[in-house]
Amino acid sequence: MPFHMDIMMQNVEKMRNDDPVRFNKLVKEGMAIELGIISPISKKEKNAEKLIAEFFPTDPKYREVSQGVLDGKRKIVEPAVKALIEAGKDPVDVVTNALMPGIQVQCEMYDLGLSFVPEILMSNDAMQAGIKICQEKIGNVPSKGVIASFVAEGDLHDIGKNICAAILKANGFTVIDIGRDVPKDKVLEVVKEKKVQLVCGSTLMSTTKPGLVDTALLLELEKTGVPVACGGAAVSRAFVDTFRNALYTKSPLETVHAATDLIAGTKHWEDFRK
Ligand code: B12
Repeated sequence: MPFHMDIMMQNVEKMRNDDPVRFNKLVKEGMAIELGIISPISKKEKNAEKLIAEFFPTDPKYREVSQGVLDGKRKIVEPAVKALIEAGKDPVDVVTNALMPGIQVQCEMYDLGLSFVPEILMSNDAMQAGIKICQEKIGNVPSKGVIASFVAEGDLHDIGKNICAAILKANGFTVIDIGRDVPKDKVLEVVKEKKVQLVCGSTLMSTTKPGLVDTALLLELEKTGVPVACGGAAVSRAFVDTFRNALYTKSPLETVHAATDLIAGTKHWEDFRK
């Protein structure tokens, strides 16, 4: 087995050198992350300063929020987000371009061994406090449809799912959060009880990907008519195209567009395969 892995890694290295366009395409679609082969060279070159330069916004007021999230400082984030909202900034823009960069840098640093679990949790807490203020601003708008959101069984990574749910809510959908580490039967139960129109499922680990397959197939077998929009770092279009009743949406905003079409009935999950 290690022998085969060596050959695979050699081929991947060859592809990176000979065909960088194809290699970058695989990285973008999550394939390289899935295989655990994101460039070790680029990892070595990264540090907090470079990550901040890569992810942080240039606007100083937005930057203050990102830095507050990175530092895990709810007391900085809350007033800074309030000030942006009071200045008339779009709450979705604040989530995407002020709050998210902070958690992105923290997560990259964790991955490099430059930060640890407590820092992740504090940054998440600070980000959630900011998201809450943005959601309060949006208030109660007529619902565009009911979406249930979950993380696959065995997986505890829910930061991305929560961001995705916040952006769907901000765009007028009612989102039922089923939580993380969710078995397929629980998803089915919620779909039936709450008249759910679309399920959003995510996973960040290769080992828990089957949970998405099983859930999509169970919802089809039970004739719910509800597909699963799948996302998260371990999920790629190539993977989702291998099973029925599911579609791949790369980003929360792509999910908003897909949800609008699916719930309006102008598109079916199969249309996302073309
Ligand atoms: C934070 C983190 C943790 C935190 C999770 C805290 C939490 N409440 O979520 C903690 C420390 C608890 C943790 C634990 C573990 N982790 Co971890 N973790 C990460 C880390 C650093 C960041 C993930 C993250 O939150 N990113 C930030 C968010 C915003 O990004 P995101 O989730 O990708 O979401 C974006 C998109 O993917 C998308 N998206 C996300 N969800 C959805 C859903 C839909 C529907 C859509 C459309 C889009 C979408 O939109 C988001 C915004 O752009 C990653 C490495 C990395 N850099 O990605 C490892 C990583 C995911 N962890 C990993 C592992 C192995 C583990 C552990 C097993 C470690 C261990 N040995 O204990 C445990 C797992 C425990 C379990 N059973 O789940 C591996 C998974 C490897 C793999 N491919 O299988 C990774 C990739 C690290 C690595 N390089 O090895 N982890």
